[in-house]
Order: sequence, then C-alpha cells, then structure tokens
Amino acid sequence: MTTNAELAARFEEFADLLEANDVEYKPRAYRRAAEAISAHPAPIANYVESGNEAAIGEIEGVGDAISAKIVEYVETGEIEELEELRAELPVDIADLTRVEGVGPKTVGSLYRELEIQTLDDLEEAAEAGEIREVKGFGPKTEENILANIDFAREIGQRQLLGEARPLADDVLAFLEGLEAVERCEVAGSIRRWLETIGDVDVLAATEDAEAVIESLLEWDSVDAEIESGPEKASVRVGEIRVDLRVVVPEEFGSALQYFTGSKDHNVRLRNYAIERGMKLNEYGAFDVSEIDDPDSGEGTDGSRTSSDRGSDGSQRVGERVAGETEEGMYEALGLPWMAPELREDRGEIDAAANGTLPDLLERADVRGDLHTHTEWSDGNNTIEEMIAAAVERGYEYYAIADHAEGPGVVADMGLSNDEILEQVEAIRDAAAGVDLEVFTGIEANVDAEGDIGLSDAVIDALDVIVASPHSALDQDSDVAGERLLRAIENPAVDILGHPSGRLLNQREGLAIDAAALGEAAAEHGTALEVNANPRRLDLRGSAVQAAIEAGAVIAVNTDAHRPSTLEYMRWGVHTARRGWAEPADVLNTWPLEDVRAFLH
Ligand code: DGT
Ligand code: CA
Ligand code: CA
Ligand code: ZN
Repeated sequence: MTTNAELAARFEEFADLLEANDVEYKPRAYRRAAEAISAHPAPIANYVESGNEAAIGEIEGVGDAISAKIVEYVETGEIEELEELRAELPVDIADLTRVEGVGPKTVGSLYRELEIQTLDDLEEAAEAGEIREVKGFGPKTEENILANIDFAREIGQRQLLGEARPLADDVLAFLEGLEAVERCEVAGSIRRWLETIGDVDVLAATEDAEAVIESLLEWDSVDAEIESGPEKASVRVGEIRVDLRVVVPEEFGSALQYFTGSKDHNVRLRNYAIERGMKLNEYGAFDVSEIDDPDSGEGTDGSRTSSDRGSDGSQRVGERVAGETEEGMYEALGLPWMAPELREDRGEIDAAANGTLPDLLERADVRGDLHTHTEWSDGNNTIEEMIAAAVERGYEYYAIADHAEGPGVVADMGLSNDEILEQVEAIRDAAAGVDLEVFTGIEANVDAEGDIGLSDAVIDALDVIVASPHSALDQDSDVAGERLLRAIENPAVDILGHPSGRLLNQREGLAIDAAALGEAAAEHGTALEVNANPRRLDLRGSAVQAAIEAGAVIAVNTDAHRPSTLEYMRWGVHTARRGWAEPADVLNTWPLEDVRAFLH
C-alpha cells in the first residue's frame, strides 16, 4: 500500500524537479502539499481505495490538480507528469540535494553543464576541479561540496522516526490481528525512539512461526520481499525495511530485550550479568554460577553472529531463570525494568541499580505548546483556527510565536516590529472568551552574533519570546557557543528555539555544548527547546540529558504550522524522554501560574 510518506516524497521530488527547471510558484505549492500529506493522520491511499476522493480534496493545500495526481499514483504507481520530468532530468535528485549547499537549481545546472547524475558523478567532478569552472560556481562551492558529500551518503540510508513510526504502528496492528500471534512489539531503534531509523525491527511471539511469516509476506502493504526464513522475514514497505523475527512465547521477553538494544546497553548489561554469575542472551537469562565456561561461543563484545542461532540449545546453558517477559530479564539481575528510550548506555544501568532512574515525562503531563505559527508568517491557518485546535487538544495554555523578520527568514514572510504589535492585538481579540490561556509570542532570529533584533516596545508587549538560529548554521563550535550564550543571557529571551538548527538528513547544524548552554540557561532563567518537528528533534536526547543535568528547564514545542502538526508533540515527548526528562524539568507541564512566573 502507498504510505503517506511515500506520497509526500513523490511531491517533494516533483517540486525539486520543477525547481531545477526554474519553474516558479508551483514547487512551493507541491512542497506545502507534501508537508500536509506526511502530517495527515490517516493513510490517504485508503481514501482512493474506498472511493472517498472528496476526503483528499479536504486536506490543506491539496487542490484538484494535486488530488488527481494522488489518485493516479495510488492506482498506477506513477504520475505521468513526474515521469516526464524524470526523463528530462535523469538525476538522483533526492540524493544530490542531500549535499548541503546543493539545491534543485544547482542540480539542474550541474546536469546541463557537466551531466552530473549521481553522488559519485558529483564527487568525481568536484575532485577534478570541474565544478569551479561552471558559471555561478566557484572554488568555495566546490570545497563545500567535497566536505559534505560523505555526510550526504550516510544519511541517505536512514528514515525519519516521524515517517517510520506510523508504519511500524501499522505493522503492529496487522500482526496483532493475526490469530497465531500471541504478543508482538517493535524492537530496535524504533522502540528506543531514536530520531532516525535504519530499519524497523518487529518481534512476534507464536507457536506457529510459519503461519506468521507467510501472513506478513502476503500482507497488502508489503511492496517487496527482501529475504525470508523459518524464523524471520525482511520486507520493504514503501521505502522502509521491516525485519520481523518470530519467537516462541517463553523467549519473547529475552528476544525483546536483546533486539531492542542499543548494542552498547546490551554489552554493558551482559557484563553486569557476568559479574553476578548470570548469562543473558536472546533466549533467556541463565544462572551459570555453577558452570566453568559459560561464555564459549560468544564474541568478545558479547555479540552473537547469526550462525550461533539454532535449536541445538548451545546458548541455553545453566538454569534458565527468565525470558518470558522483559521485566523478568532485568529482575533476574536485581534491576527494575527501564524505558527503551533510556537504553543508550548513558548511565541507566547504574541508575537502575541505585534506584535513581528518572520518573519520565509522559504525553499526558503536557499542558500546552509554546511555539506555534499562523498564516501571519509561514503557517497555514488563522490565529482562530490554531487556537481552536489547541482548545480541542485540551491544552491549558498556548503560545502563538510567528516568525519575526530577520536573517535566515524569507523576506516578506517574517513580521516587522510594527506588524508584531498589530498581531498582538489580533491574538488578544481571538483569545477573548476562549477557554485557553493564549500567550502572545514571537519566534525571533538569533543572528550570527547572538542578537535578536526586536524593539523594546515589542519585547514589552509580548508574553513569550522564542529565539532561534535560522542563519549562519555552519559556524565553528566556539563562535556558535558564544552566539547562543548571548541569546540565552538576553533577559528578553524566554526559550532558545531549536538550539542547533539541525535538519535531520539535511544539515548537521551548529556543534553545541549542551552542558555549557544548560548551565547558562539555568542561571538566566531561559528554557531550552526540544523542537518536536520530526525533521528537527532539536535538542537531541543526549543534549537534553546534559542540559537537564546542568539544571536547565526544557520546553517541548511542536513549532506547528497547521493544526494537524500539533500532533508532533508525540516525537518531542519521546525525544525528551531519551534525555531523561521528568515532568518537573519541562516548562510546559507546569501549572499556568508557574509558567507565567517563568516567562515574566
Ligand atoms: P538501526 O536499525 O540502525 O536504526 O538501529 P538498531 O538499534 O535498530 O539496530 P539493528 O536493527 O541493527 O539491530 C536491532 C537490535 O539488535 C540492536 O539495537 C541490538 C541488537 N543487536 C543486533 N546486532 C547486535 C550485535 O552484534 N551485538 C549486540 N550486542 N546486539 C545486537
Ligand atoms: Ca533497526
Ligand atoms: Ca534490523
Ligand atoms: Zn517556528
């Protein structure tokens, strides 16, 4: 079945190819549609299949023309117009534009001038010094391309959590519906809510492995079989690889623990077990205190190769004390169960042993969203519509923080100081009589030196100032550090928005020292954002952990540009959990009065 992510990718590609041909306006419309498609809460292909095409037209930004293309793609697997564009410009545009500094227009020029089609072509031409000779390019561009090409190759392999997780949920729902399946769960990076996913690992407990494997291979949503065997199958769904492993119910807990990882967590846990006369593997926890050489057949890092697998029982030594449940596996070592988000070998096993695991943030703790947009800048909806959506979510407070004009913000899109004051009035009017505390806010731009460029009148008039870096995102780490510290120290700034400015799979962003930022943030009463947009997830988990340890307050914000993306809170909450965040660490779980006091 066609996933929303796949549809969105086609329209992104469409936009790229049009832009490479210097077509104006249309690419922007296609990108907006792609954003709405990937944020849509239900599989759009279902509307086509059930003949409910009217529902497609109701998606924001999807008019008749785009709607027809969606239907065409779901029904035929192609969009004719897109095929024509591909034939005219036969390049790997998604690969090439992953190189920072290479946009669709650059791809167009480089194809026309040098017939560059792939990353390899690009690298070759740059190494041969051919790119600097093309009109509009120079040695500096060529150097940048060379410096960024490896990163582009690497990220091409990984999917965003925000795209892979909905698909993993579908896989789980499918497996749960099978009679032969007793239990199932995702494992691997997706269960740890890592921001990008190599593949989706899924585990099912059954007494009838063959039936489960066969059902998966026959599932409608599967586009291709990669490989399959008696205990596992790998398939491709859209652009995502799904690895299913099937185990007997008695070994479900041990397999789940093993395949959830991370590898580093498992290695440390296994060593912890060995010190206590126990052996852990995917088949169970075994008491081996009476056995001479329990480790035979295992690699030095505790890893096992697939050839170790099998039913000969060589891995099942000593007295088996756990394996049916994951809780039991940890309990066998005298440890409490710990949330998968924590399993990155960042101190969680010691914390578990000492009884100091965090009491993690949960979705239900969140009382509001402090960074959202409207059509006043680049959002899709009116102030009233966004407020209504926040009310519907049951939030207690909510901030509109549209873009101020400034470096890194498209001209005409950001608000001037006068326009901000005008919007403050409009927000107050829209909020009158609404059962929600609406904060007036702005997303200011932290310029290359760390200034935010708002007038005193604006600063006085606003409840919330989110300040985010949108430009100069390739600064050296010491310069970037000074810049962000300056913003944090600015008494007008309440929240430092998406601090690194990274875009997953696109740009690395600023190299930040989260502990240093956290320390300054704690001292100056500035919160650090976890921007929940699945392309950002910034701060990342490890940075959240360092910032909280330094005493900082975190704000988990969606940066929503339309009502449906208020749902991004899901990704933000799990990212904060990867950073060990407890509710008290997170500003937007606090009662209204406390938030008001913090912002003041
Ligand atoms: P990914 O797919 O790259 O986003 O990351 P993971 O963590 O899902 O990695 P994956 O799919 O290769 O393997 C799933 C889990 O299986 C991994 O988190 C831990 C476990 N595992 C796999 N191979 C090894 C290994 O060689 N040694 C150990 N200790 N654990 C392994
Ligand atoms: Ca995986
Ligand atoms: Ca895997
Ligand atoms: Zn924003």
